[in-house]
Amino acid sequence: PPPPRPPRGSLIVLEGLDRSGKTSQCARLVSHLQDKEGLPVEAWRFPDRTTCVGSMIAAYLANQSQLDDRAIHLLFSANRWEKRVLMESKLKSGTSLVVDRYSYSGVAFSAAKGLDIEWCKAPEVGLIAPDLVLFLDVPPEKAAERGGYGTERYEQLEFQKEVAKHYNLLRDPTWEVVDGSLPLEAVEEQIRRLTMDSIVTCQKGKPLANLWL
Ligand code: 2DT
Repeated sequence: PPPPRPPRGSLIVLEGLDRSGKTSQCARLVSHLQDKEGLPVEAWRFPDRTTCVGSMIAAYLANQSQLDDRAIHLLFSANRWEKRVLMESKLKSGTSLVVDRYSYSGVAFSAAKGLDIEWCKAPEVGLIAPDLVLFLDVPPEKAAERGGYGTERYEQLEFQKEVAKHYNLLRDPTWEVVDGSLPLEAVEEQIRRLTMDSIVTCQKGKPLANLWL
């Protein structure tokens, strides 16, 4: 008989506006899972700027290149597609992935420019569906107060307000909304608990699914 498969890993996605605390929470969560729980976990992020497509995205975000709104949308999507095979093999071999932004950023940011939401979702169909979406909810005004934005494209209050509207349109009952205005430790605690629940559910045999759910 074939050797038993290891329990699969969980795909955990953190979403939220710029300055909502996603990136710090991802880092803290990954160290906790690795060091305290002894679980196989990797930190991922999108855009993944290390690939060829990723370097085009990086230039666009730094305002070093101009691209048609639909063209850049498809590059962000392609950047997820080029990682799909690796993502699936990691999950199937038992590694959980904590991902800083995914398809929801893809749709929310492009739709905030006025593109049709269904058009924006279409290229995401068939990517691996997250097992857990953690949405760090922080009002745009409050996020803007936190140490200010950088100089990248999209880091402006008016645009972030549009993004927030579109996140709200995408939000569904399976998302776990965490109040990102709470103290960092409280946010961290909730994220840990929800993540452990998801990891256990996946270990027990929850099947992998594809977007768009
Ligand atoms: P970071 O600051 O998190 O590196 O994000 N974005 C991201 C999109 O417009 N579409 C996408 O598909 C993704 C993943 C959000 C860089 C910026 O890129 C935006 C902020």
